[in-house]
Amino acid sequence: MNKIFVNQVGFMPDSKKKAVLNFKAEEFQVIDANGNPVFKGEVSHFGTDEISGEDTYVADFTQVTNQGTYKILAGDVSSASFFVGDNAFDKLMKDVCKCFYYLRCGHGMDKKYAGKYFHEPCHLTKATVYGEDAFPVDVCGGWHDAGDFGRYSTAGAVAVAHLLYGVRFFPMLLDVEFDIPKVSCEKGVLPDILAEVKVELDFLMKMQREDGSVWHKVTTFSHAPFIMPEEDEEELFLFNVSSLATADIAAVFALAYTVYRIVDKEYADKLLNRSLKAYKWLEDHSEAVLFKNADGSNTGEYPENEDYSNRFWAAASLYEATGEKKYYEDALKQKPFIENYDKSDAFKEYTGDIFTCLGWADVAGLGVLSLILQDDESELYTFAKAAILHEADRLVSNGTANGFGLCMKKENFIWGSNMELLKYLMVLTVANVLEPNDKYANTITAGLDYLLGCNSMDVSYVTGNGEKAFKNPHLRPTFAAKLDAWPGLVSGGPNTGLQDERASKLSKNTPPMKCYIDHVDCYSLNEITIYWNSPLVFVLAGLL
Ligand code: G3I
Ligand code: 9MR
Ligand code: ZN
Repeated sequence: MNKIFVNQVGFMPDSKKKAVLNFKAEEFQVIDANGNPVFKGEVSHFGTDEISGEDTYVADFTQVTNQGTYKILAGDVSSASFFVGDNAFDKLMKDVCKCFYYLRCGHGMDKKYAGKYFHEPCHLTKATVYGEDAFPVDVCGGWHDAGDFGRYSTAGAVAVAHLLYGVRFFPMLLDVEFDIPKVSCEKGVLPDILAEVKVELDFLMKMQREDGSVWHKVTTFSHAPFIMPEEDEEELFLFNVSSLATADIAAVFALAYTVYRIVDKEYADKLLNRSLKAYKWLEDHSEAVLFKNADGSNTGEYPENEDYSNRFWAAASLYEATGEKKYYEDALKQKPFIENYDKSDAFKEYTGDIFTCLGWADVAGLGVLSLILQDDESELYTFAKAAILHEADRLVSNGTANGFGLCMKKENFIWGSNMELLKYLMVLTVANVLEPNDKYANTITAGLDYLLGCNSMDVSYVTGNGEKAFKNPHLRPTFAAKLDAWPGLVSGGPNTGLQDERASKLSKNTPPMKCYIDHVDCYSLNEITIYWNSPLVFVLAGLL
C-alpha cells in the first residue's frame, strides 16, 4: 500500500524536516490546516535498505518553518498531520513524565492527580526475604517496572539515572510541570521531576540492607494475571542481593546527591551516606555477585554476566559527587576489565561502544556521563569525551544507510528496540553538547521522527501522541480497568526475536522495522517500562 510516513507529533521550526514515501511520486505538497499548499517539492529516491523492507523516497520540507499544523500530500496519498513550532514537544514531554506517576506503587496515587487512572493502594504487605529465616521487610513504594508489577533495583536505578542526568545536563528540565502533587523540601517545593524521582529513590533506599548490599528485586513469585495492582495480593519476595544492584544503587544515590543537595541538603546527605555504604560493601566483596531467578519463578530477571560496568559507574559517579581521587583511581582500575570482557564482533555489532551503553545491563556509559560532568581534563575525561564523539559519529554514519536516516542497524531490533534507539539519541544529545554539530542534531531529529511515526509501521510509538499512535500496550492496570492507555507511554517496539506467542506467528522473514504488532498480548513487542520512558525525557530535555 502506498504510504507517507512522517513524525505525527511535530518538528521544531529550525530542525530538518522530512517524510518518507514508499512509492514514487513526481511531486509532494505540504498543506496547512485549511488545505492550502504552503510548500511544493520533489522527492528523492533512496531505495531499499536492510531494516525497513520499503523502497523509500524522501520528501524534504525543512523550509517550512512557520508555526502551524500540516500534512503531506503526494498524488492521492495523504500523511498524518503534524505540528511545526517551538512547543512541538511540550505535550509529549509532560505525558512521558506523567507516566511515572501512573506507575506508582503503594500509597503513591491521589485521585485528584490520577483522575480516571487512579488505582487503590497496592503491594502494601511486607516482603518475605526469599530463602532466609528473617523478618519480612517493608519495601512499599516506588514505581511498577512495566506492564508487570515487579520492582527491580537495577532497572529502577537506570531509569532514575536517565532522569537525573537529564537534570544535570539540561537544568531546564526542572521547569517542566506535569500535574503531580507538590512535595515540600528545605528550599520550598521540589520541582516536579525531582518529586517524582524521589518516589523511586525512597523505595530504592528500602531495598538496601543494613550491611549496604541491595536486593536485586521485589516481586511475587510469578507474574500476576491481568488484574488491577491492588488485586494482586500474592506474597511479595525479596530475592537475593546482587553486586549489580548494589553498584547501580551506589552510583545512582551519588548522582542523586549532586542534584538534591541544591534543594534539600539533609535528604542529599542521606543519599550520599547510603551510596558510600553500598560502595563499602562492594569493596568488601570484590567477586561479582550475579543474579539468577529462583527455580520456577518467572518474573523479570535482569541478568548480567559480569559487574564491571556497574562498579565503573559507581566509582565514576562517586568521584563526580565527592571529587575524591580514590574513586577516580577505582574507575580507572575498572576500565580494562570492561574493555577485555567481550570483544566479539557480534557483541560490538549489537552494542556499539561498550563505554557508551546506558543500561539496563551495560551501564559504563552512565559512568562516562559522570566523567563528562566532572570535566576535569583528566585521562578519564578525555577518554569519556572521545568515546561519546566516536560513537556519535558511528551513529551518524548508520543513519546514511536507510531512507529514514535512522541510526540503527538490523542487530538493534531486539526486545525494547526503541530503548536501543533512545540510548543512541542520548549519546548523540551529549555529543551535541560537547561539540555542537548539525550532523548530530539531524540524526537526533531523524530518530525522534522514527519513534513518532516516520517508520514503516506508520505508527507513533508513544501513546496519545500522534494520529496513529499505538493503543494496546502490554500493561495490566489500563487493560484491567478497560481504559485507553495513559498518554506518553513508549512501546518496546519492533523485535526480530518475536519472543511471545502472538509475535512468534509473524513470518521469520519480516523486515526488522516491521516486527511489531500493536497487541496487548505481545510483551516482547509492545510492553512499556520505566526505562523506555526515561531516555526519552533526557532526549527531549536536550531540545528545551
Ligand atoms: O545481549 C544480547 C546480544 O548479545 C544479542 O546479540 C541480542 C540479540 O539476540 O540479544 C541481546 O540480549 C537481549 C537482552 O534483552 C539484552 O538487551 C535478549 O535478546 C532479550 O530477550 C532481552 O530482553 C529483555 C527481556 O526483559 C527478557 O529478558 C529486555 O531487554 C528487558 O527490557 C525485559 O524486561 C522486562 C522485565 O524482565 C520484566 N518487566 C518488564 C520488562 C520489559 O519487557
Ligand atoms: O506480563 C509479563 C511481562 O511484564 C514480562 O515482560 C514478560 C517476560 O517476563 O512476561 C509477561 O508475563 C507472561 C509470562 O511470562 C508468561 N505467561 C503470560 C504472561 C503475560 O500474560
Ligand atoms: Zn503496586
